[in-house]
Amino acid sequence: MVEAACFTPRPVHDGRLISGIPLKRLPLPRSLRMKIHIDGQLLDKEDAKISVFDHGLLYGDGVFEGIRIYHGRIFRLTAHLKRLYESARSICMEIPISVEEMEKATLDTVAANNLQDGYIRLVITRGVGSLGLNPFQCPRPSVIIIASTISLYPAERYEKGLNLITCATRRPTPAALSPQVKSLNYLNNVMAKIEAIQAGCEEGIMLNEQGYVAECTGDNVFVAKNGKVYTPPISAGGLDGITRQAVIEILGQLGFSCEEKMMTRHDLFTADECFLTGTAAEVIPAVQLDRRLIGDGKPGPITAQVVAAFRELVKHDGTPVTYV
Ligand code: PXG
Repeated sequence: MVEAACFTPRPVHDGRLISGIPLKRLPLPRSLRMKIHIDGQLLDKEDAKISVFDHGLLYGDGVFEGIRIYHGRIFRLTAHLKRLYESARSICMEIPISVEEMEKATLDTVAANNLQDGYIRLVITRGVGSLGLNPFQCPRPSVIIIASTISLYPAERYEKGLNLITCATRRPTPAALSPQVKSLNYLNNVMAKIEAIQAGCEEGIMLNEQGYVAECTGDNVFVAKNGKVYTPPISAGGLDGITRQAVIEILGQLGFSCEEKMMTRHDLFTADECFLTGTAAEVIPAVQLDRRLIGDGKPGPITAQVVAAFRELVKHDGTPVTYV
């Protein structure tokens, strides 16, 4: 009886114990194991491996996308694929499959994992090459598709709002690397994230070289003041976020004006409301920056309307997955 109970498939992660026995000794039935797409094959998570000579690992040479699945629909899949192929084009990397094939592979991977709500990570690495930067010695980029889940901030922060700091780490100038390339080198953002966490905050504002607000470590930023909404232009150095674009559309539908404006920290300190947008973050209020309260230090009414409208939008706006 005890043994039978041990083999009851449960969606728990490796390392947890069932009846005191490490889970890794109790393999999940094949049908319940996470399936990962690598170069046209769907592999069990344990078998999903790439070479240590892949330049994605050696140099951060590659591109990626993070995409949400809501209610069995992939949110703004076309926009994410467009950005992925543009990132690749910008770094002279030819993705070995067409956009249509990538779309199908993505849908199939989500279906194989039976995910109704979750998060997809598309990763295109430069592929296997020799030691040495030259990407032209890597004959074929690798396509990796992970369909899983993501949770960026604690659930209570969506109710109470995030505390932010301004990171000392600046967004790089586009003269060094365009912020529009979602590359596998996220060290700039990681360094900023470390600063935020070490300061006891969940997220940080990143400035550009001139000191203007660009974005957060993995999110775009909006403020509301006197009933109007503002966000930095993409030229300030942030990523042209897909959630940002969806929120600009939502604001228009809600009847709010949304203006792109160069902003300094002062504009954030003196705003009535602030919120962040991103695929992983979704829409989340921010209530403090550098220990100054934003507005009254509570999520504001415009933010609440945007959050509600975004949650409605994702119910129907998306490419439906056909589950097998
Ligand atoms: N800025 C940056 C630097 C990002 O990486 C966004 C803004 C928001 O863009 P979208 O298109 O997602 O609305 C992003 C994307 C993570 C994580 O693990 C964050 C992102 C993507 C994937 C993972 O924190 N943010």
